[in-house]
Amino acid sequence: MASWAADDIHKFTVQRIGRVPVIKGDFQSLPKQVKNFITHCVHLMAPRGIYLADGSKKEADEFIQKLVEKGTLTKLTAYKENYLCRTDPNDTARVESKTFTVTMNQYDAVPHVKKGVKGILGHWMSYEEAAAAMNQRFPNCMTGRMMYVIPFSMGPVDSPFSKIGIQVTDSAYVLLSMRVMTRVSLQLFELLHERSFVKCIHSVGCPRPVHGRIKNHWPCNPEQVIVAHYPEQRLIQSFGSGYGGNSLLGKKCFALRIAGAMAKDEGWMAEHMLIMSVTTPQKKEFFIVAAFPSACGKTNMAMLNPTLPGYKVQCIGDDIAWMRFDHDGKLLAINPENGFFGVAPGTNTKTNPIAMRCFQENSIFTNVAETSEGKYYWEGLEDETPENVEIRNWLGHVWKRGQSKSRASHPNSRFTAPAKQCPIMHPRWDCPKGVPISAILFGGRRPKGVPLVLEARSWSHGVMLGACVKSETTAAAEFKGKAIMHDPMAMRPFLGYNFGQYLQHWLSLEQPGRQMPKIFHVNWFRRGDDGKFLWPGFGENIRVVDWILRRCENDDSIVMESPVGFLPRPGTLNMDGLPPINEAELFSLPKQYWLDDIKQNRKFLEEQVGVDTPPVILKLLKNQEEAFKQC
Ligand code: GTP
Ligand code: SPV
Ligand code: MN
Repeated sequence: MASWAADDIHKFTVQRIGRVPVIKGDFQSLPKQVKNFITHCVHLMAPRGIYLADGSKKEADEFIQKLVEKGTLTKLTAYKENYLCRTDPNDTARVESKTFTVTMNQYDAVPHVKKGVKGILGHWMSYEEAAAAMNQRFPNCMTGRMMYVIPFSMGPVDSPFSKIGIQVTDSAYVLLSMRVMTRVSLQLFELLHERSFVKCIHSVGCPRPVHGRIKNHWPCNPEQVIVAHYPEQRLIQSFGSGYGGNSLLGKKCFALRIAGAMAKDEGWMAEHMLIMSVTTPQKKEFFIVAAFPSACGKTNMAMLNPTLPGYKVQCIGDDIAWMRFDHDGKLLAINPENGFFGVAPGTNTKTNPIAMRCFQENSIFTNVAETSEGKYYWEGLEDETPENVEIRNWLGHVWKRGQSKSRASHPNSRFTAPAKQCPIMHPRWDCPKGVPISAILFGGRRPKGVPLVLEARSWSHGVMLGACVKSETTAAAEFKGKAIMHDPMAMRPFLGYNFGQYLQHWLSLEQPGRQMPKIFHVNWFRRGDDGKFLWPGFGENIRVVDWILRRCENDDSIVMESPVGFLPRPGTLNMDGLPPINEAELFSLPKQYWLDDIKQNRKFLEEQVGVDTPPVILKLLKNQEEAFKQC
């Protein structure tokens, strides 16, 4: 058991930076650039000790024990090594309004927004403003706390696509989560004699002695939250929050925002996409990626349990894809992550039996409810939880099913589970080379107007469809209510550079000799007039995938033209064994709805992307409008 009482520190340490002892790890042997980074962080944040994490199970066990003793984690006794974490109720999701990109030139970070309009495709800050904001927060912010140094790889360590990061943090919860979500290893330090790394600085912003009360043993500083990205410096600074994408800096900050900027420079793609393998009854394997906004079904689709006989699905990744074309013109994808940080509510043995099997051990559940049997509980588990158990909600209060008006779990409560525990993980999920992609899907939660599936006419038409992705707002960020929001390419919160340039980058990827994947738009969330979903979703989505794969094999007999692209010809979607589905309604294209939608999209692009919008996107939108007017 690691012990950090002041007396012990002297017993164990020989190395120090200034007066700050290195309580674990060999600082002296580190590459110079790493030493410089750590020294900078120590001088800036003044922790009471430095701890070089090695990513081992032993280390994780020690931290778990420590966090259980403190009360940050509670063991869920019904399982082997599963833990519940309740956060401060003011720190439960990403904070998009406090997330910034810092660049020399504003328009490298964000598009030319129309005068008087508030930009929603990223927030820019100048270096001066950022320095002022950081100087208010970071100096001495780790006083009295340990600084953990976490060397991690995004992607398999031996993959030429992978990138290394070092995160410093004063949160042991973050350290435990990073070990699940990324590949943490001391071996990475050795590679850094030759290679560069992304610098990730994180603090919960709660130096000791703490002013005010810490809630749930979860130190944080919600009023002072800031998450700043410096793509030009390959640097991330995050302050005040310990939750998810705000604090696990390998994920959205690095693997999407910083990697996105790298990808543009180097000619590849960093996308908010799941990666899945589908083997057909004819034993042909395809790989597809799908970009859906947060809480719109990526994890579910990545682990889809097919209801059509003879189909097999295997998972490669559930949230992020890094992709590049190889010399033969094939688009290859890797999953840079090592685990799942999945939405808990809604997950059950009917909707996602595979996910349920991922987190029966070695997992952390954040802001879910707990039963008197020592099990997790959330909305969706009603049928799998005996009536007579007592439930404590995510806030730790007694909660009565059918009586309590509030929710049992937070809507953005999550499970953190190692990818290797997924029973359908693809044998090559961590293959350094990546898997070849045949189709790209876009989608969102669209209660009205948008058909179950449609196919883009071309690569550029697909980019236009992606640019027009919208979805109901979700609990994964600070939004309340259910407005429909633009979330182009499912990347609105995760863009690392000017969105117009991002669209241009996508367009420029189409080159002679490349096998461009087909692009589709799907919508599992259309509702009828009674408010109910028109499509059963989940495992039944294999029927849509089946149609998509037949299109990837160029079966032209199953499509028909429409103003929005190719639609399935009636009767070509396999509906065998389903209760009656209102196909006409599921695929209808209400003319006025679409004319309004196109108008909104044009307004969105004009206001939000302005002169940065690639002209071809506007032209394709115009064509779509004309096609609707004529039908
Ligand atoms: P992030 O981790 O935030 O990026 O979310 P995600 O895109 O991985 O979403 P996830 O798969 O976790 O699904 C979010 C919610 O949507 C869960 O409550 C699911 O139960 C629900 N959901 C997923 N797929 C479907 C579907 O096909 N139909 C319906 N009706 N709901 C779905
Ligand atoms: C998302 O919001 O898309 C997530 C959760 O996957 S977080 O890691 O918090 O970004
Ligand atoms: Mn996500």
